[in-house]
Amino acid sequence: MTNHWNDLQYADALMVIGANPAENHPISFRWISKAKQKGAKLISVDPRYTRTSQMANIYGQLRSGTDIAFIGGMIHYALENDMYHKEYVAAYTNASFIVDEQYSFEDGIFNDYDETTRNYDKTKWAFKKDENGEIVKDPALKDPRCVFQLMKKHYARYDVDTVTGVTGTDKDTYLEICQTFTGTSETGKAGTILYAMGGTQHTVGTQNIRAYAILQLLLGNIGIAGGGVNALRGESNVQGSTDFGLLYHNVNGYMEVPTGSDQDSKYKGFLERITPESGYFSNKPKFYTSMLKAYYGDSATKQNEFGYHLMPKLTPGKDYSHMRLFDAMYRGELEGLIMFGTNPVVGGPNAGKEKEALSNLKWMVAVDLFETETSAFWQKEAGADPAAIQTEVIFLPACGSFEKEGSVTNSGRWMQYRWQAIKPKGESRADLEIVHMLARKLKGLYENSPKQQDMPMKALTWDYGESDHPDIDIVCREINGYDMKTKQQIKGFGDLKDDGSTCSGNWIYSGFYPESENLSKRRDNTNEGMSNFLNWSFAWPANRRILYNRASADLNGKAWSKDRIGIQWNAAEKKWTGFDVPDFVAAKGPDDPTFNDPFIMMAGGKGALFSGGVNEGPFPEHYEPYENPISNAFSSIQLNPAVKFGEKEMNAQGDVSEYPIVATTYRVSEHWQSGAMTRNIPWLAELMPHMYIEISEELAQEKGISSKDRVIVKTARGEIEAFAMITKRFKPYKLKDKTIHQIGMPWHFGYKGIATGATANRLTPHIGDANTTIPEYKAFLCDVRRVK
Ligand SMILES: Nc1nc2c(c(=O)[nH]1)N[C@H]1C(S)=C(S)[C@@H](COP(=O)(O)OP(=O)(O)OC[C@H]3O[C@@H](n4cnc5c(=O)[nH]c(N)nc54)[C@H](O)[C@@H]3O)O[C@H]1N2
Ligand SMILES: Nc1nc2c(c(=O)[nH]1)N[C@H]1C(S)=C(S)[C@@H](COP(=O)(O)OP(=O)(O)OC[C@H]3O[C@@H](n4cnc5c(=O)[nH]c(N)nc54)[C@H](O)[C@@H]3O)O[C@H]1N2
Ligand SMILES: [Mo]
Repeated sequence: MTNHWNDLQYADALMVIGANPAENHPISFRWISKAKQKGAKLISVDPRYTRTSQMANIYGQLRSGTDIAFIGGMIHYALENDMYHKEYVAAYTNASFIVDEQYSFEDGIFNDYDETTRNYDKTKWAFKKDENGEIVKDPALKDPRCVFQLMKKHYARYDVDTVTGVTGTDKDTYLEICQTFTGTSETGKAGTILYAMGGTQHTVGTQNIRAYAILQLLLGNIGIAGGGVNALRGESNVQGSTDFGLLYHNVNGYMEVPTGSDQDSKYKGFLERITPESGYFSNKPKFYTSMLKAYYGDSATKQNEFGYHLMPKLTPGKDYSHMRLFDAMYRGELEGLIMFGTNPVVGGPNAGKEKEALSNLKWMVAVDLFETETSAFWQKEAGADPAAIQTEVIFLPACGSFEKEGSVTNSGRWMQYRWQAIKPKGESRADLEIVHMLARKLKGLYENSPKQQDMPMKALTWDYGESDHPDIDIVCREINGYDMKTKQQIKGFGDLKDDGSTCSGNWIYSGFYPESENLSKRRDNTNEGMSNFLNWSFAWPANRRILYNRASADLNGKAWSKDRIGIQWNAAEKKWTGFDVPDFVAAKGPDDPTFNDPFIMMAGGKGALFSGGVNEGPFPEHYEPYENPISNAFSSIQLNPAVKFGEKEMNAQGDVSEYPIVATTYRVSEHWQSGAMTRNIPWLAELMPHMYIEISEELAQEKGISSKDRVIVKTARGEIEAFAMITKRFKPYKLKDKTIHQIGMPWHFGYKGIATGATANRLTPHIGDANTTIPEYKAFLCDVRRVK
């Protein structure tokens, strides 16, 4: 989230697109309802009429996989009808930047595309520079080569008729949504966008979110209370785990993982590659070196490049995402797998094939609360022949969240400490204990090894105590960072050095544990203003509650609205004051040339309407999902040209002639994820006991299906049997001259636990987004028939 949960109450309009918070983030509804009570308009955009839609003032239906068309049309509407925040756009975004001559766009393809590798040369999406290396600008936004004009041209094709012909949204409703939401462009008004997996789980997932961000920048909605682009995150600590390098291409604090390329062969070359010339990330060497000091301690010296060579390196261009790991497993390239709390035989894309892949492992360790479909994949009840499977499976019982202590970071970036409530049951252990014991054991085994390849394990500092239970306080202090000599805790990432004199496990968290107090344990609920609760927990970075909050004030540093004060320039005191921690050097006054640069992480300090950082192009463009019912109305390019294909056998593709119905998957309130926990709890199992599909009245009639009939859903990957639930929540789409049906289903079921049912992921494709490789769980093709 750019903002945070409590802040939702300050919105004048809330557009929930690709999320269903009433069911999946129910506590958020306290704040959404508060906003509504104050007169805010709630908009729900979803293929299915959800409980969020039921609470909404306006519900817009869209076919799964068409968010870019939907938002592209809103961008077009805002520009055509002068419903954008002119001052904000001109001053705080890169609208005025002149784009280099090389940039072009024609029939769905941007410049410098390589068809064989399915890659663009992103360096060719650059801004024009003058002889001093400064970006050339046109503050009047008139130059045909400025970002604003290029964007206008790009989205001119997204007129209402073309858009609604693709999304299937009712035209009047669409216009009502456009009008209501772009109304927040008025100075002093705020609109927020809430999204989750309905936006991301697509081959164009990243560009869906980019589209939301562009719209919000145009409306002047970023950086202000009640505004922002707000990702409603999933598992309780998914924010924390991505902050700590969970994703394969990131280390802690969203920095790059080194590769085996020539450029990266030396720490210096690597740092040169990853450090931008301007913006806050020009400090990256300080953050990186401090992280290496946290990893390797005294073994990290200037002479040995701070232990850089001890880090594992990626093969350049290789994707190590969930799907690509399962591809490798399927080909027999992986020997072993350790899984902490994951159940891919239910939750993974094309789960039938992923299950097959597991049997190619020599060994597998599952650390979980329950024996799941995954750790039991080799059993007879899983449909397997145990004698034929050679994988040795080891199960380690983990204890649940209430049985251990540590912090979790919520969607609003608040790091909140949790204390242990009860002692662990049986032999179960906290994940951290399991990792700690494993690390200590491995270090012991390598202790006397002279081999070079064992150095990373030997050099690793692991001084979290001698017992099986690590000292979490030491871990916390190291994450914050300290001076290596004096062992004094550092006050924030501004104090980190690139000479090896400081350590910090994760720069974005430094400052949460200065001196003696762990700020994630703070529980002072005094509201100093705008419900930012600055003394409750710690929000990264630097306890900042709303990112880019410089943009909450106008070009003179005065709040755009007295009802929405974030921070303001106080001329008398010569500093920024208000209800938040400035996302800006607090002493920078109007004389400073960067006074009006709110986006400190971005080149030039401006919000990116045009971005060279995304794999499929500087502006989001609509492409159809991998499996789609119509040809692309916007170009002759059907699938996102930057999407990569994995192992072919893992991913059969269905055609509309055989599979004419669009399908999607989603969650229900009563179950959690792959269901391991909730299908083992009697009362939840009873509330939602069976696997079912939702199907419209029209399609049910066409197929001769009645409520509670058993039906078979079939895709190119497999088929499942479920109950039919006939509902008004889905309606057929009228796409120009075609009628298209869509069905939907929960993905929580498997054969283990009390409530059992068919696994939706037997149906889903094994393909994903061109930037993140998140699977396309939300849009694919199927056929449905009644069980005879
Ligand atoms: N009760 C409960 N709560 C949960 C979870 C749970 O399992 N159970 N899981 C947690 C986790 S890990 C996560 S990530 C979050 C996920 O939270 P959400 O993203 O809200 O979860 P979903 O229900 O998968 O998807 C949201 C909506 O996206 C819609 N949708 C489908 N296709 C499209 C599309 O193309 N465009 C748009 N705009 N919408 C589309 C679906 O109809 C659905 O209503 O929930 C968290 N909260
Ligand atoms: N079709 C379809 N598939 C999807 C999605 C979708 O929308 N549609 N959503 C995707 C999303 S957003 C997500 S996040 C993934 C989730 O996919 P997974 O992470 O594979 O599924 P979970 O059920 O969350 O798995 C959590 C496991 O952790 C165990 N567990 C709980 N607490 C602890 C603990 O403290 N320690 C340990 N070691 N184990 C614990 C639980 O018992 C459970 O077995 O699924 C994805 N799959
Ligand atoms: Mo998730």
